Amino acid sequence: MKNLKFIFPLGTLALAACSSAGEKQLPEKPNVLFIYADDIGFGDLSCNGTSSVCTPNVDALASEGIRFTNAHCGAATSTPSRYAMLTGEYAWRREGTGIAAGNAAMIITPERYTLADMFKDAGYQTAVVGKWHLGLGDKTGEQDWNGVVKPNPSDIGFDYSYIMAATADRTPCMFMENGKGVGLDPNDPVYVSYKENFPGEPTGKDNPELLRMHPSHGHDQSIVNGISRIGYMKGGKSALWRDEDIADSITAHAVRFIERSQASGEPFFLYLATNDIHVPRVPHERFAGKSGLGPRGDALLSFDNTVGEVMKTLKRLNLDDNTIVVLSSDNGAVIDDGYKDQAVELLGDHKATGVYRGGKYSSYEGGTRVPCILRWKGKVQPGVSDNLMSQLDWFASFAEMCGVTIPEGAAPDSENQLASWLDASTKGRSIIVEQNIQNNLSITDGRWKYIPAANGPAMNKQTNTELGNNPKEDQLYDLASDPGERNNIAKENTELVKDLRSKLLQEVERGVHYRTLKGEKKK
Ligand code: NG6
Ligand code: CA
Repeated sequence: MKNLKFIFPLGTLALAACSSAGEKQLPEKPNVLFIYADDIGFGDLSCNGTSSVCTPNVDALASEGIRFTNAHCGAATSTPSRYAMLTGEYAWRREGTGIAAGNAAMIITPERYTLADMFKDAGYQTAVVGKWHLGLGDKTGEQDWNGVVKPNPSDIGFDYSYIMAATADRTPCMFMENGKGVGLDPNDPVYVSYKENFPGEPTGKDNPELLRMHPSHGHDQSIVNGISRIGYMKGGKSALWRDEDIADSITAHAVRFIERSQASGEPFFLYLATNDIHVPRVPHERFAGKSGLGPRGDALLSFDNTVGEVMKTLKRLNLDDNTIVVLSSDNGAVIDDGYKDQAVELLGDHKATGVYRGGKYSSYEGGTRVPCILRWKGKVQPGVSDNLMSQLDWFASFAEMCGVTIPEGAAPDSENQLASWLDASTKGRSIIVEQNIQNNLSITDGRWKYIPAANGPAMNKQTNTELGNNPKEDQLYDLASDPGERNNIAKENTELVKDLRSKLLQEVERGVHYRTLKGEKKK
């Protein structure tokens, strides 16, 4: 869309936003709020076209900001996406960045320079509230969950953290505030294991009669709140979360952080990572049954409510014009992700990935092409951008805005795309590398999509997702005429395939990497 324009010339912005030296009196340092959803697909929000579910608060953001239609997260699952976003480095470059267990050690180690460090260097107060899923502590499985687990987000640039260690479907099922379990009773210590159960503790596998929500696959270990999880835990009863309250707890802590920052007069960077709409989907009673799509749709309403609550807070505190709000998701949509929650049965004709093929876990566009909105009221002209955009670029782009120089070697895959984030009439990225659950890589230039032949199953049979793996054939799609990647035109377009393949190889070779193009470990 070429009719969009940034209201102020960018040069002025870069200067004025950080030094007040510009002619226009722009805020010195706008607050930056990331609302990072879990597993929300491109088609899950009404601003992206669905009529089967209504997300009015997100829609308001979209109508007041730029809605991106070709924005990608770093990978088709959570941990690598979050790793990539916070480090500005593709996760496939590093071993050990796959879906993290609940007792994984910190994946981003303290010596790394992160997006949060960058905001701190710019004078911001920084926080992460919500789903973490990047490991805690320095040794997998050896954390003392009753003490302060270190390292934690405060060691990679976050002044404040209120997080779920991993996911709602993984133990430990309690919030951690600045590294410490919230609400723990010293007389009832908590223990976590991913190796074996604690004697006498019930599990979903052995005690299905205790469950109120049954797994469809996996998720049959420790039972918390009548829901069996991945991993074992024991004790810590007073600290266990009630699934229905997770979203409200996250929202309330986000709101409190915003209030505290406002009172301090410092600008803030808040990474608000929702648990919605990840499994187990157990939204608060006030949303249960409201969407008509079952818990998955109800969780979307809960997500939308969180968006509404934080926006209300910004308005109440007069921070509305002075806060850049970015909304996106950590990977594409999945319908049955391990619990019998009727998501499949009640889906109707809802298309959670929009027109895109695959979904969470996949090399197809449904894996990483996610909802993305940027709103900066009064500064960024509302509209729609079809530019090719990557979450990895938030790092270098906001560094540019804040006038921070990223240390050499940090954020190697992050491009300064500030102009394109703030003005849809500029060009966006030239290429993006996409990563699926098998760590197989593909590449798009926005129009063409090349998926090299690579080992791996065609389907995730458990979730019923097409993964895009084809050991025998290269795949090439013209996303302009075939956004659903149905018509493989690789054979007829050998030159294009050659070109994209060499670009992908170049990208892989450009930095550290431990896997080959095919996802295999390098010899
Ligand atoms: C998978 C889980 C799935 C989900 C996913 C991580 C099974 C069978 N499936 O291994 O339920 O937890 O990991 O999701 O255990 S993510 O959005 O955090 O990447
Ligand atoms: Ca996710």
